Amino acid sequence: MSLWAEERHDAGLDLRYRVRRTLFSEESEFQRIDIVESEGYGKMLFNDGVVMISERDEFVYHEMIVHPALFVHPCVKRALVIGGGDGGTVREILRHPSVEHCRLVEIDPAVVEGCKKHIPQTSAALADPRVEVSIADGVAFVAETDERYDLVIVDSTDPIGPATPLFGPEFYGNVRRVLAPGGVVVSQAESPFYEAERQRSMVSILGDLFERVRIYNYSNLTYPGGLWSFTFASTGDLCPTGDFDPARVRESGFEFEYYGADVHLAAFALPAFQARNLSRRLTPAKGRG
Ligand code: AG3
Repeated sequence: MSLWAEERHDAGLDLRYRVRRTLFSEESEFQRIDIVESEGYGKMLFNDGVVMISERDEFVYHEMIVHPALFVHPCVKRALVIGGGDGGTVREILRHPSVEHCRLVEIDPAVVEGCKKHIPQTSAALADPRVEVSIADGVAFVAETDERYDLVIVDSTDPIGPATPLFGPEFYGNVRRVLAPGGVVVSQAESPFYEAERQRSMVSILGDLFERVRIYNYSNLTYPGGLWSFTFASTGDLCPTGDFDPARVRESGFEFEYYGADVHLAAFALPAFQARNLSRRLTPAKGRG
C-alpha cells in the first residue's frame, strides 16, 4: 500500500507526494495540520491540504522572503513576522547581526508545536533569545500594538480561512501604522499564473498606502506552478533595486542556497505577462534599478 499527501489546486491540478510516514496530524481551531515524512522532499508541512514547506526547498522561500528587504533597508533592528509559525522566516532574519528583536505572531499554536517537535530545520530558530513568539491573530495584533518595526513580513498561507484578512486593505493600513519611518513590508503574494487577479489586488491595496510598491519572483519546487511572488512596499523612498548595493551582500559573508546579489536584481525583473497584469500600479525603479 502506498500513502500519498496531496495538494488539490482549484485550477484542476493535483500535486501528490508519496508519504513514508505521518508524523503529526491535528485538527486545530483554525485548520487541519499535517506533518509527513515524504519520499523525495523530506519532511513536509500541510495546512488544510496546502503545502507550506518541504525540507527540500524551503530555503528558496525563506531566503527570498527575507534577504531582499534586509539587504536594502539600511539597518533592520526590529522585525515582525505575521504567520510563519514553522520558524523558517525567523531563522533567515536572525542571520542579520543588526536585528535585535524579532516577534513572530502566529494564530495557530498547533503549527508552532508540530514544527518544534518535527521540523527543527526551520523551528530551531524560535528558541533564539532575540525571538518572542506570540500566539495571536496577526490582524488584531497590528491593529492594537504600540510597538514599531523596521520590517514586517507577512508569511501567510493562501488567502483562505484565517489568512483571508491578511490580503485586505484594513490589515495593510495597520501594517503601515506599525512601521517605523522608512520601514518595509514584504508579503507572500501567490502565483503570477494562478493568482493574477490577487496580485493585482495586492499591488493596488499597497499602492494606496505605501510610497513604493514592487513585486518580485522566485522559483520553487513544491508550490503549484513553481513561479511565485512576494510584494515589497516601503513607507519611505527605499527602492529595492535602485537602492540595492550588491557589495553589501558580498561583505556579509553569508552563504546562500538561492539568494545572492545577482538573484536579488533578477528577481525584480518581471516576465512580460506579469508586468502587463500589474503595470498600472507598480512604482518605477529608481535610477537604472
Ligand atoms: N507560506 C506560503 C504558502 C503558500 C503556499 N501555497 C500553496 N502551496 N498553494 C509558507 C510558510 C512558510 N514559512
